[in-house]
Amino acid sequence: MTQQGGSTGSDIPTRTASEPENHDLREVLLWWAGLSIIAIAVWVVVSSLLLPKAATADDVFANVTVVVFTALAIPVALFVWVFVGYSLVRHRARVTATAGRPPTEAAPAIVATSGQTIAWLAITGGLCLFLVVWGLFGIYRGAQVPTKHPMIVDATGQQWLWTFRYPHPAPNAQPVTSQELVLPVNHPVQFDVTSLDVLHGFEIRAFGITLDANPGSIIPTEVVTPRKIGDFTVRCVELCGLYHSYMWAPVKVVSESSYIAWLHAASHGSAQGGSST
Ligand SMILES: [Cu+2]
Repeated sequence: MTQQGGSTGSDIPTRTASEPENHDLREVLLWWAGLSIIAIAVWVVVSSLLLPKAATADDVFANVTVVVFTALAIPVALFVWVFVGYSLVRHRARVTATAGRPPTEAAPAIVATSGQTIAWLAITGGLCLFLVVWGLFGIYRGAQVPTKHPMIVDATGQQWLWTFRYPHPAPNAQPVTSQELVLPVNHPVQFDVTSLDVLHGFEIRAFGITLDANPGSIIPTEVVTPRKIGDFTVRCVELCGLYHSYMWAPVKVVSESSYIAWLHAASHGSAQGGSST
């Protein structure tokens, strides 16, 4: 283009009519739109099977965010890939270059009109703005203070297990410790997370909480309210040594009455994993 573009006597055929370029653009846009619709539809179905079931409103929001952000990213990524793929297939050089000379078949130059440039900037700018507003809304939701007082549970990591410590409901009684996390449904809970040795990561995916467990400091998680009775998992999400992948503990969300019964039994050291230290 730099050497030959302006010369009329060049042996490279140049396209003067805008017909073929418009045809190219239409075809690329059709491919892009079609593939985007198919990929988004596939993603919506696949994500409903892949994403773990949420047990708190925070995690429902986290799952929706994953679905929406990925659905928005699909057409952006495909716009690039379809363009590249189309150009590779449709405009590859059919005659190989000979020494010192470019191939004799020139692809049409891609020149954007100012309208297309403005449209591209407006669409991508609008997308970014949408993501910022979505994120701010997420932060605002997380900062909402629940009306009920949260129950505070200490979650302590060590190589390679988690220990949970509950305040005993009776005054002056020893706190209850357990290697499984039992929680009453519909009751807000907050975890004070720490570690006894190295850096661990405290995550309950179904509750939408992830936090570093640092030795020497106690960090509270946000307040979450489990809304579903069922079995979930606490995992360590920080590579913390040889048995890191075994560092998980069961989470049981149970009815209020079952929780009180469990706590009572655990405080007498008869619940599974229950003991007092
Ligand atoms: Cu760990």
